[in-house]
This record gives sequence, C-alpha cells and structure tokens, in this order.
Amino acid sequence: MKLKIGITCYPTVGGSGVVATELGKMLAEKGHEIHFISSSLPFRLNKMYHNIYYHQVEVNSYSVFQYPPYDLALASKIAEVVKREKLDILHVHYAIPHAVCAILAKQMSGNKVKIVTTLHGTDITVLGHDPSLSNLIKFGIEQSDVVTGVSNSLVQQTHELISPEKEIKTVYNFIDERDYHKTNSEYLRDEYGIQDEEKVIIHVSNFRSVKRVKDVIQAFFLAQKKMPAKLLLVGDGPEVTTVLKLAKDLGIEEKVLFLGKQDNLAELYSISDLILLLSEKESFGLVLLEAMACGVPCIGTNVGGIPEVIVDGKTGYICELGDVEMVAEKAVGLLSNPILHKRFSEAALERASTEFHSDTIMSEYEAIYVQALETN
Ligand code: GMT
Repeated sequence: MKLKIGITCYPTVGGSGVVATELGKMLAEKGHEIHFISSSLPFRLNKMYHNIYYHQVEVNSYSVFQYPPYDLALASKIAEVVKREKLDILHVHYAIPHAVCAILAKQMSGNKVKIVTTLHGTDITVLGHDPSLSNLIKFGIEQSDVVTGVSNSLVQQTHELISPEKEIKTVYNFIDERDYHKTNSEYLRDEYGIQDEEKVIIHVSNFRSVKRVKDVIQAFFLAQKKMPAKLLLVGDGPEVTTVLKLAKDLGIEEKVLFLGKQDNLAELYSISDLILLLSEKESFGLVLLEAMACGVPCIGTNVGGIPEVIVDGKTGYICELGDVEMVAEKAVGLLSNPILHKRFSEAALERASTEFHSDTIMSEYEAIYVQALETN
C-alpha cells in the first residue's frame, strides 16, 4: 500500500531530526509520498528527492503577540497540507509541541488523517518532570493513534513519569547503511598529525551538559597515561569552552583535537578505534549506532537506552555514570589487545547490521502506519 505521509520534526542538527529525515527519504524510495512540514528544510534534505515535498512553516510577528506563535502556525500549516494533499498519516517527532499541533491540525482539517507520534527523549526525560507540561505531553500521547519510543528504557520512563493510558511500542533508531560503513580515510590520520602508534578515541555530540563531555576528557586523560592516543571531539555546543579549558588544565590539549561540526562522519569513525558516550541522559545514542556500523566498539554509561545499543563485554562496555577510572581501564584493556578489539569491532558491525538494520526498522514503521489506519 502506497501512503501519503506528513512528517514534522525539528529540522536542525540533532538525532531526532536525522532519524525523521532518513525515515522520510527511505519511505520515499519505497514509493510512499512524503511531505515534510517544518520551520526550515531538514538539513539532510540537501538535494532533490523523488516523492519528497517540503512545506515551510512561516511565523509572522505581530505586535499583538508577545511571542511569535510558532505552534499555531505549524498546526495551521499541517491542516492546510493534510487537506490539500489528502495525507493518510502524520508522523510527528516529539509529543510537544508536534503531537499537540498535529491533533489540532487534524481537527481543523476535518480529515481522517491518522497521527503517529515518536518520542525521542528530551520531551519525556526533561519536560516530563515539569507538572505544567506533563498533562500536555499525556494529552499528545493519548490522542495520537499510535505512539512509539526509540528504546525500551524511554517507553518505561514515559509510563513512570507521565502514566499515559496508551500502549507505546519500541522502534529502535536506524542509520542509512549506504552512508555509514568503514571507508579508507587513513589520509585523515596524517592530516590530524596522528602518529602510527597512537590509538584514536572519538566523541560526537552537541556538547550539552547532559552529554558529560568533561567525563570524556577525564577518562581520556587517564587512558593516555597508559598508551599513546588522541581524542577527536566532534560537534559543537554550550560546553565546548569549558571542555577545552579542562583539556588545557590537564596538559593534554595537544592530544585533544576539537573538530567542530563535521558532515562526513563515516570517515572519522573509520579512523577511530573506540567511541565514548558518557551521558547522564540518553534515550538511544544514535552516534553509537553510526560508529558501530563503521566497526567501532563503544563505551557508554548505564543510562537510558545506551545498554540496549551496546552489549556489555561483546560490542563494548557499559560503565556507571561518572566512573571515569573504569572507562579508562576498559578503554586501555580493549585498545591494547588487538585480538579482543577485532572481536568487538566485528560484533559491533554485526549488531548494527542485524538488530538495527534499516530494512527491519522501515518494515516496523510501515506496519505501524497500517495499524494506525485501522484504528477508529
Ligand atoms: O541528544 C540530543 O541532545 C538531541 C536529541 C534530539 O532531539 O535529537 O536526541 C534524542 O533523540 C535521538 C534520536 O532518537 C537519540 O539518539 C538521543 O539519545 C536523544 N537524546 C537524549 O535522550 C538526550
């Protein structure tokens, strides 16, 4: 069955926007008609794609409004697109504001469009604690036809914090395997001045405080005392200055290469021996999956969905939040044992291409759309 699907997400850089955009692209390749409705063009929609349309939400500011009403403009735009394009499904990413906007848009359009909402984390793990918002999140979830969350942990937390009377299905994140695979990018080692004997550890994030990038620096500081290594920091965000200052104070600034935002991550993963994600909140950790698809073992914290992505002792290690000594010990143990590292690397690749394969996840979403169409 070929469907007309509207997708609303945060279009700027971030895991949820990446997953929503890649989902739209893959569904379009399967013959579905996809309509992105968002404030700007999702950053991964960087060329013409067959079957994909983009509808921009314009927010005009009038002096009568203290704040420009983005949510209302979005709801109004979604209603217009639902009506004109006769959409079957609205797949919105994040309960607030997007699910709530979709519900309003459905009422405005008078059409029978079905609403599928995917929870990505921050709306639950941060906003879910705010009593002024939790009822709105609950409303958004309960009024959706089908709701998904990106890990079992997020689904469980949603039930604990919001108690919606609604089943929430886990649908894991995925990556496009055509973009994430091991490539020959050894030239980058020369470009970054990485010596032959040095191991490469990578961290990729938006440098928000929840990512605990300072723990990454502390763990690397301990590890590099035991073995020659460089740390690649990829991304940008509020903590960058403090993190780089810490590296300087510890006297390891020469070994910490801050690369900022980068597009071609597969090339960077391909020269990396290990990825660290030591967050205090993380509903999935898409960067772990990206790295695994390039054969990179992972060390992550025992937080949120991370232990569902990393198999402890097989594709990487799980350490307690803040236990930088343990992270360093595990990293050195793995990086100084080529046989163990090869085994972990192969297992990571294997897990990425089975458990989280895009074909599997795509079929799960297609089945969910059919299920949504069957609801009253
Ligand atoms: O991690 C972030 O700060 C960005 C955030 C987002 O909205 O894109 O990521 C969330 O969604 C991703 C895609 O499902 C997940 O991989 C991230 O784990 C999740 N972030 C958090 O839960 C903090």
